[in-house]
Amino acid sequence: MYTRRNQRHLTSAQRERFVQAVLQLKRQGRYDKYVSLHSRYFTADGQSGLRVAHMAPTFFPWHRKFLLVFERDLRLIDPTVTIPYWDWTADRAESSALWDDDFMGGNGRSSDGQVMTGPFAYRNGDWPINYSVTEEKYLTRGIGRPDRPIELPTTAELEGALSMPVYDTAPWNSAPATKGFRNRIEGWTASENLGGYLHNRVHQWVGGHMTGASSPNDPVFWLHHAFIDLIWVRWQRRHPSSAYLPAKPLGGGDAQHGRVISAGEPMPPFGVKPSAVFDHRAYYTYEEN
Ligand SMILES: [Cu+2]
Repeated sequence: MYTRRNQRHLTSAQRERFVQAVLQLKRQGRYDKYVSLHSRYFTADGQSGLRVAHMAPTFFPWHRKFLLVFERDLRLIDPTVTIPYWDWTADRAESSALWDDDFMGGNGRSSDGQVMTGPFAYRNGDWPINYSVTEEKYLTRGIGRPDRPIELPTTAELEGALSMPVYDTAPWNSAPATKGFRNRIEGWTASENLGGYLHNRVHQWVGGHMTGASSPNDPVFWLHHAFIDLIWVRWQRRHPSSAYLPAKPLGGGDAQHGRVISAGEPMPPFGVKPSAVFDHRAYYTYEEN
């Protein structure tokens, strides 16, 4: 049992230890498997087959397990390290200490998006991009999406999602017809102006590698998804009589049969059922502030 903390409250020593553990995993050649794994399970609505990581009810439990496996690797390197979370309703600007040179490093430069400062800048030698959907060998960002500026989701927008009592609904995908908390938070197709589009808007706001299937190339991915995980915790706390849906496997006549996972079916590649990770307190707690 360990504690995940808000990144804004980490000491400089804690920031350093997180960065060093991530760099060590990269040096050992064990970081990029997380990038490729996330890409491999990035099946979209329009594709055939099972969706687990995205555009499906398992968005929350799949990423919870994904973070747990990554965090276990970090903690084998340094047992004091946990994944910090980035509350983007509070730390909303490029001037946030999140982006300082001793932590995530700064924005990409305007010419090619290349991150030039911090531990994950290509020119500092520790962070080559080895597996990506794009060609660049260097980490890229475009904070605020300069060509079509956007803002991070607000407290009010998050509150709107947390107040939704139903976890997910048919057709269990990213279409606007899918009502419920999961699709509202995951946020693919909802209009940017309607208060939806939360998790995905954060990927868009950071820009560069964070916008695609190989988004774990940017270590801020883990901090963003730790907050997404905490949001799930908050929703569970607020709606104790609401449960993960679908509860049972979808019937053979359902158009989504074989495409989404119910509470008791195993999630590839982990072989873990969503129900096995419903209660995060079996593994860690959040220090909320
Ligand atoms: Cu994400």
